Amino acid sequence: METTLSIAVQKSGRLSEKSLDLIRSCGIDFNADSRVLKARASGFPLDFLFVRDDDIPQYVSDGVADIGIVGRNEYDESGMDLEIVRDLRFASCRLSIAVPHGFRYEGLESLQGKRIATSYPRILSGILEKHGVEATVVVVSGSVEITVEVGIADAIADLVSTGTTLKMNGLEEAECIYRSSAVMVASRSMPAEKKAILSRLLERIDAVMLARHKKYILFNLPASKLEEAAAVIGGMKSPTVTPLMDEGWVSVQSAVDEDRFWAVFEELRKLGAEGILVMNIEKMTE
Ligand code: PRT
Ligand code: ZN
Repeated sequence: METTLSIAVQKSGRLSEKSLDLIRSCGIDFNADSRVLKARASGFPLDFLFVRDDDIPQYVSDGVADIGIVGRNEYDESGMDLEIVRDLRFASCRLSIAVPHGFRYEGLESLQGKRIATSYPRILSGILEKHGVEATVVVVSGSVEITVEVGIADAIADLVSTGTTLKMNGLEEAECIYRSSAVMVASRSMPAEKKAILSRLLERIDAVMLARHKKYILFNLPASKLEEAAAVIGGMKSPTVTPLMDEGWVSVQSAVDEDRFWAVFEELRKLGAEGILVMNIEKMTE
């Protein structure tokens, strides 16, 4: 029987779509019918298990799945001992202390003797302990933001992305104590055949992730400005330079980090670059 790698992904929620998108971008096709628990990929030895995110660390730990995509927060909270093989950098959020208006927050010490509601007792307790703060951790599984209003907590520690939920519930974000994003976790005891499949998958994921953060840029430039332009583009070993018919000009192409793209674009314009063409990169290796 052919060896396959099994991956646990969130059935439906904030991680599902991006997890599946990433795998599809790796050229792995599958039928993700939301009603099924399992699916088999075509063209790659991968089996999917669609489950609740909270269960993913446990399933990987128990060998029900070999790998999984889960929020770092859920993994850390689970207390399981798995290997984090990649930080996938999506579904980023932070775990923050939030307090009602009028609560004078001057750092974690301000929580001494208070009741703090959270769905992440293990992570919170670890941080409080590290700072020598003794507080009562009130564990709730959802709607953490209403616990102050209903009188069961003095402050909360909850996940935040935009901050809207806190504001809507009359709370102020006081301090970020922990950062999270989706990670790929893997069992520490995997047979060699499965490890080999995982390596192939990771190589594809790396190519996709690298490409997502880059743009490919192509432009014409007065040859005399080439060195300055290369310095502006930076990062890469060297841009590809092609002479043009017009002797004073060259055509230049290179990958550029997306977050620096506009700065690079403007600098190149100043150097006299013309006919700038920008393209998305689908896959890329270092
Ligand atoms: O059903 P299942 O158990 O699988 O899903 P779930 O409801 O437990 O999880 P889900 O889909 O809500 O979140 C999955 C993962 O997404 C989390 O474990 C985090 O790693 C990550 N993530 C990223 C977030 C957020 N951003 C986020 N904003 N998880 C939750 N939130 C919640 C937060 O708890 C709060 O209620 O969104 C609210 C705050 O959002 P803002 O934008 O108002 O600040
Ligand atoms: Zn969950």
